[in-house]
Parts: sequence; C-alpha cells; structure tokens
Amino acid sequence: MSFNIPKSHPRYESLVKREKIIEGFKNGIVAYAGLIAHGRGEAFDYIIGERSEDFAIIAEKAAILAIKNANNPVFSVNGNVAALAVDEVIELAKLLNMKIEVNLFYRTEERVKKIVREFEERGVKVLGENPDAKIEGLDHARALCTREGIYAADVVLIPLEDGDRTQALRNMGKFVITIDLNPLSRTAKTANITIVDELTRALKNMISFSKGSVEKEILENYSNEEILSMAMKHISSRLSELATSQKEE
Ligand code: PTJ
Repeated sequence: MSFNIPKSHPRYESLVKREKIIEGFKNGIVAYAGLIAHGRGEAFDYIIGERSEDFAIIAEKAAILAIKNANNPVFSVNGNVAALAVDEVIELAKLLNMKIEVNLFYRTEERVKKIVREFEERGVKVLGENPDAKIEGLDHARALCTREGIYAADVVLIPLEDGDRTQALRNMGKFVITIDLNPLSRTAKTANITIVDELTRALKNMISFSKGSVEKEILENYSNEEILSMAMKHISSRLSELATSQKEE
C-alpha cells in the first residue's frame, strides 16, 4: 500500500479499505466510477455505525440458504469487489460451491483481464474473459456474460450492482442477492435479498455462517421489504439519537 496508515488511527479500517480502492484504481482494476461508488458506500456505513446490524445478519443467513439450495449459483465480481475482497470471494465461493464470474458494468477487456489475473495468481479459475451470452434486455458491453456462468445461473450473488442490471437479471427469472450499503438504491429495492452491510464485513460474516448451520426458517420467513424497512428505521433512529445526545452535551 502506498500510504502507510498508522494502526492507532481511529478510522484505520475505513482508511485501509479506501487505500485498497485507490490501489485498485491505480492498477487498472477499479473503474473511475468505482471511486465514487466507494465514497457513497463509506457515507452510508458511517451513518449505519460501521457494524453489521440485525437486518444485515438476517439477510446474510438467508442468502447462504438460498445459495445452498441453488443448482448453479454464481458469484459476480466487479472492480470494487476484486480490489476490496478477492480472498474472501474465493473462500466463500469454495464453501458454497459457487462459480465466480468477472462481470463489469463499465466493461473494458483490459480491466477484465487484470481482475481475472488477480484470481489466477491465487490458483483460482474464473469465468468472464470469453463472454458468449448476453444479459437479456440490456445493450452495450454491460450485457456481456458467459453461458456457463451468469446466463445459466439460478442464483446470482452480485454485490455493489447497478439497478438496471439487477432488474434485467430478475426479468430473466434469476434469484438475485446483493450487498449494498444504500438501502434506498434501485438495486436494494429490486433484489430478492439485499444485504445492507459493508462488503468485506458481509463476506466475512457469510464465511463464518457457512461453516455452521443456519435455521432454514430464516429464508422461509424472509421479506426483503421488511429488511429494507429495518435498515431505514435504524438509520433514522441512530441519527435522531445522535442529534439528541449532541444537544445534551
Ligand atoms: O467494476 P465495474 O465496471 O463493474 O463498476 C462497479 C461500480 C461499483 C462502479 C458499478 O457497479 C456502479 O456504478 O455501481 P453503483 O450504481 O454506484 O452502485 C454501487 C452501490 O454499492 C452503491 O449503492 C454504494 O452505496 C454501494 N457500496 C459502495 N461501496 C460499498 C457498497 N456497499 C457495500 N460495501 C461497500 N464497500
């Protein structure tokens, strides 16, 4: 890492993630828009309190059950995800028998290659370099995918995703799981399961839950509307508590 962050810094974790995104950008893995997306995520995480709340834990457990029930689950990886959490992606995909596909919104062949290489350097083969299918209803390169991976998937885990593509995947009949700190985003509202948690935290939780047993009622009783409502209520009550304690000081 080019910037040496002192461990004693009160915002150490957040600064390390920011630095990974900057490095990823410099190495040609993260898109320009990935820097903006990360900043938006940071802002929501700050407001949420930078921890995994109940609404995140429930969604993470439901997601694991849905992936375990799937016939062809695929983990879709973009530039930000590769820069922040390549090792966690590999571990979770192995635990849950998922294929990994590099699938970019701002697709360039150069960036796809660089991300594929990140996995290959760790001895993991991934899909995405040779697309032979399209996400139906989308135009341009953002539609490209592989027949073996996303096109044939029944369940797709697609963190930090754009709303339009989420809708297109839903229209193809897929069960879509996303990780998105913004509970107001179109993706959050369109996915079947929205994990309102920071990507790295969410994946670490999912890795740990995958190693144990998860009560199957969590998926049976799951309502994404309820989860998003819990997240918004949390944001609202946390802000009003903070505003009150500010007045009292
Ligand atoms: O690498 P590419 O070309 O596929 O592009 C990736 C980005 C992320 C640039 C692209 O998918 C995009 O533009 O996404 P959006 O529409 O900006 O949505 C990203 C969402 O992820 C936003 O709602 C952010 O709040 C959220 N987000 C950002 N960082 C994190 C996050 N959620 C969880 N953890 C994060 N670290």
